[in-house]
Amino acid sequence: MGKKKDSKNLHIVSSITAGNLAVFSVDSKQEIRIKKAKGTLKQHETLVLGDYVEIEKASGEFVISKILPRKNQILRPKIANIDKLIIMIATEPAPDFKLVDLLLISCFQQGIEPILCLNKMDVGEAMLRKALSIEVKRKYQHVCDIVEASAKTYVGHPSLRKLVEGEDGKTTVFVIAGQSAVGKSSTVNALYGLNIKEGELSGKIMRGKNTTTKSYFHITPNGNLLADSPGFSLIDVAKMGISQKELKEYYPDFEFGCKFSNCNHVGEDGCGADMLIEKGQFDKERLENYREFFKNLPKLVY
Ligand SMILES: Nc1nc2c(ncn2[C@@H]2O[C@H](COP(=O)(O)OP(=O)(O)OP(=O)(O)O)[C@@H](O)[C@H]2O)c(=O)[nH]1
Ligand SMILES: [Mg+2]
Ligand SMILES: [Zn+2]
Repeated sequence: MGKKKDSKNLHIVSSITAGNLAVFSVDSKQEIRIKKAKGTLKQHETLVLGDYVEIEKASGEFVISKILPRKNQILRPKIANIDKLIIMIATEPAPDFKLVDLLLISCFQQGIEPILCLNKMDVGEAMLRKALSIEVKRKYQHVCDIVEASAKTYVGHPSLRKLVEGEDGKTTVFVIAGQSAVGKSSTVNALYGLNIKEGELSGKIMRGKNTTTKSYFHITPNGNLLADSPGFSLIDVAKMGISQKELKEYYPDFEFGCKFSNCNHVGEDGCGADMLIEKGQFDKERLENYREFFKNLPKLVY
């Protein structure tokens, strides 16, 4: 057994820019600027947003004294220790449900709670919006919470706010991810973008304007952390370190009543999946994507 974590000294890396580093104190819910002391430079280079660290005062300035192990990590952008991932899709561009499925797998694999947000609910014909809303519920209502929103009309933002601020006391780390142009940045800005006043950042912490060198969390009024992320369109399932047999473990909605409990739902005898699809009780595309991912995975991962 390791030593119990000193929760009073638990800090989360909350801002990394070219010249500055700041951490968020879970105890005092304040952001603290860290001095990049000589000799610790190497240590700082390995730090990513979300890293758990302990700090100490040296010659009147705060420095990092310890970096704690990561519970999970995403690579683009590099963020560690994520509690909840808001997967954003929109009425336009049309949702890439394969990407959603892959992000969901990644969440369940890494112990991250996914939340699905259907954005731009002000765009397009009402009939089409309704149809998409029904489709999204059919696919994912047994997988995660779903919120419908608009960063333009703020429809759904009270619910989103409640989700992001709902956890009293403990600091929860949220990241918004998804394909490009669905409104991730607009949503983060509508929710918290104007919340950050320079004075709150210990006066000195700069959040540079150049997006390539800044990486930071927005801090919600109740002390949760929320990060935006750049859009992307590709995740290679074969690089996720999952074996064929494991894949179904990351589908909490797979309840097909198959004859054999070790059924992989890829056409085995006694598999109940296709029957449920025929009855309209399971989404066909979600199972088809699963079967395609399965085919591309190794039998065993060493
Ligand atoms: N009508 C409408 N437009 C929106 C909404 N959300 C975002 N937009 C617009 O959609 C475009 C893309 O929004 P962004 O917030 O930049 O999207 P993003 O997901 O951050 O995109 P990337 O950073 O490229 O991944 C912008 O022109 C926004 O003004 C919305 O809810 N309704
Ligand atoms: Mg963006
Ligand atoms: Zn089956």
